[in-house]
Amino acid sequence: MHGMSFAVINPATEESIAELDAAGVEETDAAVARAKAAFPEWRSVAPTDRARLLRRLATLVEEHTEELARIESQNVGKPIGGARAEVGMVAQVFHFYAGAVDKHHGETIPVAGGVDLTFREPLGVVGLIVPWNFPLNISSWKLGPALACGNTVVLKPAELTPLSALRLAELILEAGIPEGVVNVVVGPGRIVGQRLVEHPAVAKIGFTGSTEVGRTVMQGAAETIKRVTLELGGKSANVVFADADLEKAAAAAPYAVFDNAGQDCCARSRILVERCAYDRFVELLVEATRKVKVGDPENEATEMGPLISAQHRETVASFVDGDPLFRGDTPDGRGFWFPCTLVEATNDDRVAREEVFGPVAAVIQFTDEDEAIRIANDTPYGLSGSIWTENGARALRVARALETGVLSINSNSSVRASTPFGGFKQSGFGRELGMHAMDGYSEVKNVFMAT
Ligand code: TXE
Repeated sequence: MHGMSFAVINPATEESIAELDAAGVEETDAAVARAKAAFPEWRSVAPTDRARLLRRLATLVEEHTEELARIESQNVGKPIGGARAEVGMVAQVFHFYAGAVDKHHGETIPVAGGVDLTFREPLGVVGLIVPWNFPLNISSWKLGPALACGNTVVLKPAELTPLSALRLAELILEAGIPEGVVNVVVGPGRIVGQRLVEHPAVAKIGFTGSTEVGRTVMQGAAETIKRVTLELGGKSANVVFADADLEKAAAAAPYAVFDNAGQDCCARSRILVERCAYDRFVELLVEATRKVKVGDPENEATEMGPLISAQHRETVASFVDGDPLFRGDTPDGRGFWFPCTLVEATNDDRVAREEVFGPVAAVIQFTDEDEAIRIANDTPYGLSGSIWTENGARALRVARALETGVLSINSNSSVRASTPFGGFKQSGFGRELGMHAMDGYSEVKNVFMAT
């Protein structure tokens, strides 16, 4: 693989925007060696200094919002407005973990015959494997806690979307974080990613991607008993009860699945609607979906861009046959466009069972609360979801019953810098964001001293 170059494509124009050399095993090993060499110094940086470096990085990200947003928009096809908001979150994440550095600490435990202390120790070198849908965001979710805990890092962005991680690596150095602490390796998952998974000097893999590759990562990690955090696929439910504010629920529902052109692990791609409100809700939903502005990501008004690649578009298309409830428009000309699509389905249909990862929503009816819960949970996944109802007790009752890691009530919102994010069931395990992520990038050490 070493020396082979590849083109990075803008999915809205199908044009090449960069040529990069793909790394292979040798470059991956060299990056791990650099991270290993940098570890003793980085773990010993005083907590307040480590916090200051992370805060400086957060500020640099803020100052480079426009540049980073343009890179992300061109490489992923994201509408520029949304890309800016994502960069805003990246800065918030680094601010949050700057503050977390000295707030994640051990305890003293009462024992007989001495003093018992726990310490939070960094793991060492961690391998961070990131997908193409939110390249910069997901990188920051892993880098923040990894660095705050004192680990050094090899970061592998997805082959299709390496540009923002490369620019971030420059800002990391500019912030004053020592060389070798963060190393970015661009190359194929089955070579660079797999090498990180197998490498004996890598202590942990933080992975986001498909459930299928997540399974391979988990298997590979078993050999060296590596720690793993897996953020995998989703098939989340947007549960709309008849007692909801239907206008509000219908206005929000398209953005819960068509944001990022549906290429979102949190996409609420199964819209479950109570039968007695079904016709009215579907009417409102179709109207709201019709209003989603699909087109040039550089246009400030655009809400949905193209899919990531031609190959991915083929996969998405394979989920739609027959007459959908609604099919939107797409721009003419080049770009991997796919229309916003609403399909009537039962929960047994393929479109309701598999992660489409495109702008296709399955609309499914239910008769009562018990059936809503049963259908919502009838999936191997368990990442996110929404519940729409004006009945507070019902909202919490259903929230407790759903097998999913992240839920919102009367909202689409899934992620914030300070709150835990992660899956149940085959959506993975371990938590990102918030203080919970710090547990995934540290070990607890117990020390007893006889007195
Ligand atoms: O993901 P992959 P892909 C789902 C979604 C999408 C499908 C395929 O349904 O259509 O997966 O996307 C690296 N060892 N999701 O192919 O392959 C790879 O280089 C180690 C859902 O992009 O899982 C990339 O950096 N690493 C998901 C990362 O893993 C390997 C987000 C993810 O790639 C590897 C993305 C290997 N053997 C895709 N093979 C979500 N739900 O957020 C690949 N990689």
